[in-house]
Amino acid sequence: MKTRITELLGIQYPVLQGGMAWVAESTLAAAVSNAGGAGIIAGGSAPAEVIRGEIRKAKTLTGKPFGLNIMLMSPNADDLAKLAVEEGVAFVTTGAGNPGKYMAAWKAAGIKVIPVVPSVNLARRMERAGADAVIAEGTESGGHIGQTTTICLVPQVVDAVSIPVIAAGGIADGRGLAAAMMLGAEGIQMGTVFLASEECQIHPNYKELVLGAKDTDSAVTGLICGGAPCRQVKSRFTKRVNDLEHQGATFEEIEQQTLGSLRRAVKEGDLENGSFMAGQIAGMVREIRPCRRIIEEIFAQGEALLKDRAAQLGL
Ligand code: TUI
Repeated sequence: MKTRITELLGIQYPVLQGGMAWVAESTLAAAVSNAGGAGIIAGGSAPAEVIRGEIRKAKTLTGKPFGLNIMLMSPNADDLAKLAVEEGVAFVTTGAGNPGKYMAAWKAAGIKVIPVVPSVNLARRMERAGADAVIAEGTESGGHIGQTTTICLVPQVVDAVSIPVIAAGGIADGRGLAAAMMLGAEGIQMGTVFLASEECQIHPNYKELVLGAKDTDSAVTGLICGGAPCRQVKSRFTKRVNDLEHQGATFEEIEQQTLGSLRRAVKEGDLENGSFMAGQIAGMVREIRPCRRIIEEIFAQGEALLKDRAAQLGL
């Protein structure tokens, strides 16, 4: 499958691994890149020197291109923006904000820039600012989310910009890939399915929760008290936070619960106080596979569907 995304990034399959804070480290990123996709190291809120270490480790694990994700709400964003240039990563993806102020420096360094956008408005602004592509991320995604579903967002973004669009949110098999391509996307980004990969280094409790989740086991916190709406696997933690929000808790009271909750999930598997971020598609993720198998199976299924579906429908 060749698209402007395979061309832009010099990769075999037009698939990016989600930039999952605390989760997306060198082993996972290198495995995805070695399998022909685009692996990503997430900066999260880690100190830049820790992330420099991960980037350097990834360089020893793969000769293929990989990227850096910068979470723009994080206080380390300026440091990571500089780090991307110093370490010469192939591309940067950004989330939770507008990366406009970094764009000139990244472009001058030859780094491809691919912001995550939850809306047509931001997609347009990013194209004007010089983005090479955008990731249109639907509300089905795990973690910090916008409001619009993938099936509604992707074609609207495709119509609004000329740069290539990568679809994210709710994609974990060849059907999702084929659907994304039919909406006009030229690539996909997946996070949740890579949580359930052999190379993903998260706590075993996290993987078990993803594998055990059913279609309705997804909860969003942060919808009432401000801050960032955040999708996770339903748990005693999400019930507690949502109950507090409904009871009129302040932003600070909620923050007390959520601060450090992703780290507690990833590192400690803390079922009481951890935030196990995952998308709605967790309900369909049923087995742990190596990244290479995940990617090869998705593209084999997706390509077959794209070729055969019209005939199956008698068209
Ligand atoms: O960023 C994400 N997903 C994330 S970040 C994250 S870490 C976190 N930790 C604690 C609390 C919250 C998050 C976990 N998951 N996805 C990309 C994304 N970007 N989703 C939504 C947005 C977004 C939202 C508003 C991007 C831009 C924006 O507005 C910018 C503007 O200027 O209008």
